[in-house]
Amino acid sequence: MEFITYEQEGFVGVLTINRPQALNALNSQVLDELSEALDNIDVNETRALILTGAGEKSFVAGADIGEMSTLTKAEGEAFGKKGNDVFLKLEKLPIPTIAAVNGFALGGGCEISMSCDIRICSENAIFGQPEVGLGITPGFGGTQRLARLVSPGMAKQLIYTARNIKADEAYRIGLVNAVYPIEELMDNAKKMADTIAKNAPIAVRNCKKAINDGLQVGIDEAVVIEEKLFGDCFETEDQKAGMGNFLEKDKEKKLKVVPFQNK
Ligand code: CO8
Repeated sequence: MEFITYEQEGFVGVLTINRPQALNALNSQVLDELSEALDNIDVNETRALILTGAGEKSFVAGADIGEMSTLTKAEGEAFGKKGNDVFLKLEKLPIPTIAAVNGFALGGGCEISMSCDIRICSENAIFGQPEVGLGITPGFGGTQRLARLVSPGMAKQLIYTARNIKADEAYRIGLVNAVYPIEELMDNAKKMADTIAKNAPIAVRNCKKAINDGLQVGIDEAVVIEEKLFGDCFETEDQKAGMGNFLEKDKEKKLKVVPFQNK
């Protein structure tokens, strides 16, 4: 692949968008490669994924404006669908995903970070949905995910004004969970990913599915989703070992790490 690199470190995968000459902007090729890279992740061997951008200036500076500039209405819609399909694939990846936002996260860059489960960023990160200044709407899920993540009022303000915000404001409105000096960002992303990877993989996946699926429906349906995924954890080796350790007063009270069990 030309624009995507993937490294596996134990149970943690690190996927890097690597197109620094365009501040890691998303053109069709980057989206295609990203889709393929997501398909290639061995979710039986990988318990958490970190998504980042190459370099220290930009996470992703948006969709490629040059490529979009000549699109017709139909082509624009198709490009939006292309991005949405890839971002949905990322959002629905069964394992937890952490966006390590290392600089500009504008337009499609903010949108791809919002398709991850968790966002942390560097102090130089800048978030924004500048699309209305370019004569378009956010088209890779920004109108939907920003409103769900922060609040409809805050999302509308950011999208209507096209104002970029710095890391501290992104933290204040809950768009990111933590802010680090750039040189500490990846270490902290890896630390979080390792902490996740130490926990029972089936339980962690089921938590992700319960939260994601439950948010799409009313509370009555949502608790049923939770009940099923909760029940699904029983009789797994992790459940037996995790509870057994507690009952046996195992000093470490740590889960015995077992390979992911296919159901
Ligand atoms: N697309 C294409 N090229 C880009 C992009 C981009 N989004 N961002 C930066 N680049 C390129 C620049 O053209 C430049 O290339 P070159 O060196 O060949 O001239 C190179 O990256 C470096 O950029 P700058 O020289 O501009 O660097 P600065 O440090 O001066 O500025 C900024 C950095 C502020 C990030 C600036 O580059 C910028 O404003 N970029 C555009 C940000 C933006 O508006 N992003 C949103 C795009 S729209 C979008 O993402 C919509 C998503 C949904 C699409 C749905 C389609 C239907």
